[in-house]
Amino acid sequence: MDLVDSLLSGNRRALARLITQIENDLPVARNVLATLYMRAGRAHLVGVTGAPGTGKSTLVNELARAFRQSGRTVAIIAIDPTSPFTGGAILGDRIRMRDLSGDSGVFIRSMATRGSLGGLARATADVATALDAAGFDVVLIETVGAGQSEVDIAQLAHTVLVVEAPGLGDDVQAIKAGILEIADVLVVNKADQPNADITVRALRGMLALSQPESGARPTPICETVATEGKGIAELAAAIDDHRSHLNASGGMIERTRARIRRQIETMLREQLYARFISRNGGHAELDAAVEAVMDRRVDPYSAVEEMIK
Ligand SMILES: Nc1nc2c(ncn2[C@@H]2O[C@H](COP(=O)(O)OP(=O)(O)O)[C@@H](O)[C@H]2O)c(=O)[nH]1
Ligand SMILES: [Mg+2]
Repeated sequence: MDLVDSLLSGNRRALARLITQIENDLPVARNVLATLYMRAGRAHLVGVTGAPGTGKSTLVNELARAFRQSGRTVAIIAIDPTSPFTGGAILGDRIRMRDLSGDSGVFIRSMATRGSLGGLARATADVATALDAAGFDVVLIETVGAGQSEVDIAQLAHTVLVVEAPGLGDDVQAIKAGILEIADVLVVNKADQPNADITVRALRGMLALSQPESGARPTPICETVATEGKGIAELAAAIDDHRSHLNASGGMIERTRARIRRQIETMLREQLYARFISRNGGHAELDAAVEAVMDRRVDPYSAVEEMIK
């Protein structure tokens, strides 16, 4: 239990150690998390997603600075499912974030895929719980927009930022991928570049189509130049606004309930399966069922029915 105590009293090395244990899915991490969970629930979890190179890391860095200026502590989780732990992108992020690292009110951690994407989503949720319990006011979670990971983040974060940048006509593609639906705040970064206004107009048009004058809260669009710190204060305000809106509308409770339900359902499914497999002959029984269904001696419905009896 002393890992919990030192973590709660602000020991960063204890926190880093726990995160490594979570990444490696060690049973000891689960015990610690069980205790920490009771202390969590205060932090504002903010997801930042979008295509590579749109400026997410630079934005996250600037946002961290803005939140620090308003007296809040900030944790950053940088997730890159494509690059190995020592990969170039993450090394670049480290260097970029170096100017924040002398500040004890900021904690930065990179995470890479060790196993499945599903495993990464679970590990990220657990790391967010640890950072929340450790007392960070804001947890910024940067992920590369690569499909399912965006949706997983949306389900984890209270507020989701989708970052776009002008150019290459790729906006339409990103929109097609359903990315607009998960955005609570849209960011057009690199507003210093030509055609930024075209990107903003395209996004406005898409929003108008997907949110036709219903009572829904319109998704704000923030223009930023992350490299110059322009528009960051407004973006930070939009993030705070979204949280206030969630609190006032009951959306926060709704999102939290849905997330907890999903978490419990997933764990139940995983553990029931693990329990079945770890039972004497679980694997053999599974193999036998596959063969029986292959030979059409039995249908898959009856096979499963028989197995769970
Ligand atoms: N011109 C311009 N370049 C930017 C801006 N924001 C970020 N960049 C640059 O875009 C590149 C990618 O930024 P990065 O934050 O690593 O993007 P990420 O892959 O989305 O995390 C870097 O060279 C940044 O310096 C911006 O607002 N304007
Ligand atoms: Mg990045």
